[in-house]
Amino acid sequence: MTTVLKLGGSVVTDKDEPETVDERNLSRAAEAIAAVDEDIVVIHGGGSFGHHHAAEHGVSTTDGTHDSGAIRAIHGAMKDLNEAVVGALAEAGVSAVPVHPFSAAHRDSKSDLSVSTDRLATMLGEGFVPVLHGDVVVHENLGATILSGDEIVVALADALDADRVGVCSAVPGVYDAEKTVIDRIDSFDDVADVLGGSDATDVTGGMAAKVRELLGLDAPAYIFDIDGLDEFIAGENPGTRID
Ligand code: IP8
Repeated sequence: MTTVLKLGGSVVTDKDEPETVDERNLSRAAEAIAAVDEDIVVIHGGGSFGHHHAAEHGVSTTDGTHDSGAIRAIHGAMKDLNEAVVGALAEAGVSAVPVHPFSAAHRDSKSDLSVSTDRLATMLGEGFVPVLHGDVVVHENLGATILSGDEIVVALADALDADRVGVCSAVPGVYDAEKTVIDRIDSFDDVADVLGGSDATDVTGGMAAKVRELLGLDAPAYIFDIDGLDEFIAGENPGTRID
């Protein structure tokens, strides 16, 4: 059984304070993950670490840079956050090891993403918990662009044949028009009205883009907040299930 779990940047950092870890949420998440006794890959977002450096240098998932200083700044901030996440997991007794996508992933000229998943499978086989993060990655013809944690989730869920996918975010699930969490989504059409339409442009990685991508996975995916994490880890169905 393999689980892919994303800890959103808004969960593990204080989004209003530059480069500040949300220690309370992070240790809660680490304690929850420590209860997992099967294969799990953890991915975390950028929160108040990566995003402001990316914005400052005008780099996004589609706008690239050839400025190596910009790459070092964005990647350096994400490495700092990764060290904090890996450290908290280690303290909770998890065999966590860092994996930096800048050195393990790239996009080709068609913007298709490649991630070295063999190395992750080997890590899992050896009992480690790889901890990846949103990052900057080299991108053929564009220099380097941002790779979001959500994109990593999608790439790894299929490549590692995950059984369950969890996205721990700032909200308890996908809301309907009355702000009630929707239990289950199995088609985008069912939620297009509340999420803004199936062809809405969503460059910021909002909920519509998340749901669309998670619907495309073989494994069931759950969107929940930190209060739902223990339930997810216990194999229950917190938040919104996306099939
Ligand atoms: O928070 C973005 O990852 P995300 C990472 O998962 C950077 O979108 C470097 C901004």
